[in-house]
Amino acid sequence: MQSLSEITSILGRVRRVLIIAHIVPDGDTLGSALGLSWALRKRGIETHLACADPVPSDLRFIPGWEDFTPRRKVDEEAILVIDASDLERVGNIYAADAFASVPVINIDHHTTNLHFGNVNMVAPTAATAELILQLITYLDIPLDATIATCLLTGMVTDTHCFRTSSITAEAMHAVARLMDAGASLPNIADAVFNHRPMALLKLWGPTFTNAGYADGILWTDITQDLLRTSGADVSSSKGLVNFLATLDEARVAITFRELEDHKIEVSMRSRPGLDVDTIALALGGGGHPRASGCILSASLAEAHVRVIGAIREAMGLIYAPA
Ligand SMILES: [Mn+2]
Repeated sequence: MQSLSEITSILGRVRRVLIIAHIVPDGDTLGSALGLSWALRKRGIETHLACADPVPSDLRFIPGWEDFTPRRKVDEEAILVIDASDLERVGNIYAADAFASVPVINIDHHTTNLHFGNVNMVAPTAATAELILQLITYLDIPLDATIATCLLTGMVTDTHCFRTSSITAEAMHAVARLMDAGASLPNIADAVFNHRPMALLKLWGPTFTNAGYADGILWTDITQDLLRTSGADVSSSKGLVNFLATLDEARVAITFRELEDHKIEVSMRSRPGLDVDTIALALGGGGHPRASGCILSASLAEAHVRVIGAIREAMGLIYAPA
C-alpha cells in the first residue's frame, strides 16, 4: 500500500500529532487510536488523543482511555483521523484552519470512506485496528501487551467477536499476532459482551413492545423519554440493533435513537442480498454493506419516512407510510 510509505515519511518528521476517534465512539475507533498512540510514543512522538464524545462506560477498560479529551491541542504537526468515513464523524474537534495547515492522515475500513485526507489508508478490513497493526508493523515498532490489547478490542467489537461477514483468514492471523503479543481474548470478550446494566431491561422492553414490522423491515425507537425513565445510558442502546437483526423475519433491522436538538441517530443492519451502506451514504452517513448508520436532522416520524422509504425503494417495494 502506497499510503504506508507516505504515512511513514510524515511520521518521520513530526514531534507532536493529534489522533482523533469518531463521534459516538466504539471499541474500534478507541482501541485503534490508543493502539497507534502507544506505538508512536515508543518512537518518541508526543500524541494527543481527542474525541468529541465521552468514552462509553463499557469501554473504560481499554488501556489509556482516560487520555481522550473533547478538545484539540493547538500545536500538532499532523492529524490522524481513525475509523471515520468522513469529516462529519470528527464532530466538533474539526477546525477548518487546523485541518488545512497540517497533513491529515485518514485511516479507515468503511466501504463508504470519502478519502478526505492528504493521505488515505483505506481498505475494507474487518476492523480499522487491523490497518493500525499493518501500519505499526510497517513502522517496525515492536508490539507489546498494551498495544495488542487496544487493537484486539477493536477487532473483537467491530466483528461481534468474529461473527461478521467481514472476517477473513488474514484478520484471524492478525488476532493470533495480537494474542502472541500478550492480549487476552477471553478477558476482552468478557469485558465487551458479558457486562450489561440492569437498566437495559427497562430500555429494551418497551422497544420490543413498540417495534414496527412490515415486509422484512423491523424497526424501533429509542426516545429521549425512554432513555430518561429507564435510567439507562447511551451504551445500553448499542447492542439493540444487532439483536433485532438476528430475528428470522428481519431482512433489515433499524433503530432510531433520538438525540438532543432534533436529531435522530439511525443504525441499520441487514442480511446478505441487501446493502445498507449505499442507503446510509445517500442519507449523509456511511458504514459497511451489512452495518451502517447516519444522523438525520428530523423528527422521529420524518426519519421513519426517509429511512424506511429508502430501504423499501432499495428492496423494490413502493413506500406506504406505516
Ligand atoms: Mn470500525
